[in-house]
Amino acid sequence: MKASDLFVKCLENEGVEYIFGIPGEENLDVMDSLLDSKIRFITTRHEQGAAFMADVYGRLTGKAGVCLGTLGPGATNLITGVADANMDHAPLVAIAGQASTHRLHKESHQVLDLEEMFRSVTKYSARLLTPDIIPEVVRKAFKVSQTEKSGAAFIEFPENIAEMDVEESYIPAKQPVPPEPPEVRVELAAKIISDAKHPIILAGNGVIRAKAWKQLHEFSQSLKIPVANTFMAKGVVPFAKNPLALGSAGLQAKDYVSCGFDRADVIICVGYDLVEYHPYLWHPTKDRTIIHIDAMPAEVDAHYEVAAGVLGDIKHSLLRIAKIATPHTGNAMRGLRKALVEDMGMHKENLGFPVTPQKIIWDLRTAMELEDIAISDVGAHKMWMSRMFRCEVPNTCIISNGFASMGIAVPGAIAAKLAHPDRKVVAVTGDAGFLMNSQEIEVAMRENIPIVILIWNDSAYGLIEWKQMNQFGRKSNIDFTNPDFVKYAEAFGAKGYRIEKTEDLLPTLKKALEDNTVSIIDCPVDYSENLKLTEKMGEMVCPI
Ligand SMILES: Cc1ncc(C[n+]2csc(CCOP(=O)(O)OP(=O)(O)O)c2C)c(N)n1
Ligand SMILES: [Mg+2]
Repeated sequence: MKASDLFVKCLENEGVEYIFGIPGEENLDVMDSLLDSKIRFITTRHEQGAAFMADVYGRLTGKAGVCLGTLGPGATNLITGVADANMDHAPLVAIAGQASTHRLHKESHQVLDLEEMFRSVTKYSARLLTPDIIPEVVRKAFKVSQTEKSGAAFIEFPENIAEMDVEESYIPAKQPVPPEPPEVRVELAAKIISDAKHPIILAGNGVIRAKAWKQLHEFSQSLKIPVANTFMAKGVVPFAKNPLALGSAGLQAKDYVSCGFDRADVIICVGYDLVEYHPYLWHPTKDRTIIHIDAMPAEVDAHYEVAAGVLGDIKHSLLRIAKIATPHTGNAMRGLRKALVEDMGMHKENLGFPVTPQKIIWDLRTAMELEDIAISDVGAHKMWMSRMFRCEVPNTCIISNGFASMGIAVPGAIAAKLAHPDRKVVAVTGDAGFLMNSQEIEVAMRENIPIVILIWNDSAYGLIEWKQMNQFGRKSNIDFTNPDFVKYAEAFGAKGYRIEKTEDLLPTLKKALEDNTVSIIDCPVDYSENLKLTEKMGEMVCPI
């Protein structure tokens, strides 16, 4: 069989449904082999878009999303999305074509050492130097990328290898099962929790990757321990149904939830990735007792000294600790939740224009069903979404907070709709992040993938302005102008809406969600709220 045919068969063997990418001259054989496969190729308009699609697909499904580019510039264009998946711990396999092995040793047209280049943004990077190793390399790429902590893998496929003959063979696509936590560690953690005065849980995205949200909710409920989540773990406990939910922790400044960490004597970190939120921000004093419940040993950090590590299947660890630990009263941190809930609702009737961030989020939450998916881009809007967007179901508020790259929302929304065709999907984005990958709207239109894109329009790099004003009291080079987003939408054959008064936002969102095409809403935002939030938090007296 031809090597490229075997390669595609090996991808099928891994259950690959989609490949996102752009064909090139050095992957002609793979592209041709794909014609005889049931794998659907989604031709994108930029390799970065393809990589972000694979990233979000991987994050939502737990199965590696696959993206493909050609050698040289195609591969370098993939890098940002691959790095994003790797640092956000989303399973992804990236594939790039390469020149023939006869010219890799010298200065040669479009040739870069891709295996080397991708090594620093992946868990595994390999070059196919002979066709016989295709089954092993493909299996290893998927196994490594899908195993904790999941992340990216890369395969470089030289064109002369792709056209060689090879014997057909496969390796079964089995994933390792996480081990049971050792009983002594479970008992130690349970004792510390039982003896604690004011325990608090910090839940991270690892809980979602382990699909342990039900066990976390029960753990918090049965032991009556309040739970804060990182941005990427939004929805890990149902906010409305769990009165112990304190909302998201991760604002670089003080927030209500910080008072909970200040008050706590024992901090129970579950599936927590340090990449999201530096321990020094929630544990500056270095004197609290930390319990680490995860599949992997704790990262070393001066502010993260673990008193009891419980390693193994998170679901089992939570169930077993909950069974033997003594419950608390659950009252100590109620005030934090109350303060946050008040903030969430404070602007629900604010008809000031431009629209405040709080009001945009209120209307968005009202328009969307709880199972629908919002994907945030990166900027000031992400801070507001993380803090204020109420999330009841895991994996319904996708936020990149490891690599935190702008430009993820539009391609990410396309992938989310492919992963969950039965749900509505909204890309929530800044005006800058939107234009970084808006070319992918053409893909959504061509492939009939309906999504809503909600642009927070401030004609600026709002988050950077926020930080500059905080630090220096003046802004530096953050303003820009925007195209007419309604006309821009229409140029793609999509629908465009401009919010001209705040009353129009909710009905426009509802209409756009029913449009069954790509709909773009240009919503002017009042970012004077940013500094007001900083001031309010700076002056905050802890409500507990
Ligand atoms: C690819 C990339 N470039 C730069 C940054 C740094 N950065 C973070 S937020 C931001 C501004 C985002 O502006 P916009 O998309 O308009 O969102 P806003 O902050 O205005 O809500 C910048 C430049 C980044 N995170 N990713
Ligand atoms: Mg902006």
